[in-house]
Amino acid sequence: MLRHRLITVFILAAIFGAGTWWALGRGKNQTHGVDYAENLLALAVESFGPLKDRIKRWYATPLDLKSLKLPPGFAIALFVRTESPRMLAFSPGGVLLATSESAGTVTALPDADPSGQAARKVTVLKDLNGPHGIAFHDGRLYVAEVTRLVRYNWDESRLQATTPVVIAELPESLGGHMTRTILFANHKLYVSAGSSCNVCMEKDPRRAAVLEMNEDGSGAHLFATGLRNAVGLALNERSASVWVTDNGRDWLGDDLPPDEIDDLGPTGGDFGWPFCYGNRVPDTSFGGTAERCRLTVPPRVELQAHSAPLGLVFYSGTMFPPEYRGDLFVAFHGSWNRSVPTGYKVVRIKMNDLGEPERVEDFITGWLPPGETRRGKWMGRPVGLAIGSDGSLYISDDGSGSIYRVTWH
Ligand SMILES: [Ca+2]
Repeated sequence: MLRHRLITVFILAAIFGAGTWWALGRGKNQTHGVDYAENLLALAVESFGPLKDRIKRWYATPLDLKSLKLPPGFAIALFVRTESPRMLAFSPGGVLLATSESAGTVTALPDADPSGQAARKVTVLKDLNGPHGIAFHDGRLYVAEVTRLVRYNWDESRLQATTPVVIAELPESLGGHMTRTILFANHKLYVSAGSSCNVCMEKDPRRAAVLEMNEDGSGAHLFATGLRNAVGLALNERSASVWVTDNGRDWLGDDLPPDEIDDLGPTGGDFGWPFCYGNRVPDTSFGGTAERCRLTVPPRVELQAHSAPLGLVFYSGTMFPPEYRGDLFVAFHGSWNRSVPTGYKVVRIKMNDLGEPERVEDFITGWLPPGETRRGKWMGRPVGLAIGSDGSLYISDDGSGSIYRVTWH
């Protein structure tokens, strides 16, 4: 075990060195007065996130569900332990599937009783390149790998995905932010790809953007730009538009810039990055101006900087109390670029009857032990959210390798 760890550290050091060398070459081509040293460090750390997380897991706090705090009446239980689960989707027959970027797999987690715990783990797909986004649509399975979006025929009785067809090519993986997230909404297919850097001008305009395409992958075009890393996509049925989480840039201090919840609206638009952040605030370190920022779309909700909001879902179930109907849940993966850690929780954004956000409140906390000031001493990192057919809330956690089920009674 020790030998295995030492080998991993050696590999990490080699990759970090190579990444720094590569990023230095890349920096020469950049302009606009960016602080290259800062960019470089952020790039290196973010680029090698999966290995970094593996290192961190050695000294993370062991998972203890009793330490998690929820509002009165709510309970959280372990649905399954599985390697680094990311995004979640339910099959037409109600079976939960999870992607694992680092394992390269898609796993089905049937719970036939239902007992609230997965009866078994069925590997549906393996040896994929960073599978992240997942969706079912018209009975077929869609999985977004780093550079391609693949459609499969789905056999519900055997939990098998067959006959892969690549329906869209996606941007290359260089520079980190490799997750690709997908959403079917309004008879279109939306695909998000994060930036290749902390702050820079992208060579490939499909990075730091959300693409809109037809459901068969044809007719792809830029829908929303200036989204540094919109990892979560969800349809707000009241506004009939796609809402996203957007992870703000690093190295502007502990409390800047805010992470964002953005409404892409009927026509998308420019959401600011790298020239503006928050409510049309110019990022002067990258040459942003008030004139330019006036043309950008401000966020609907500003969140604590470095929360790393990933998955989001509007509560469409009926299990939770009526006041939760239509509210937005957001999973905070948690900070790395902050002197005192933040995030590592799930928040509820109270929405009014018009589908507009009113306030942000904690829903589940405790994955970061109270008062913990050391980076990496989390016991879990929430990522993906999904609502079960009975109205329970499923949460993936790629830090501890868990999927939880939240119920109310
Ligand atoms: Ca923005």
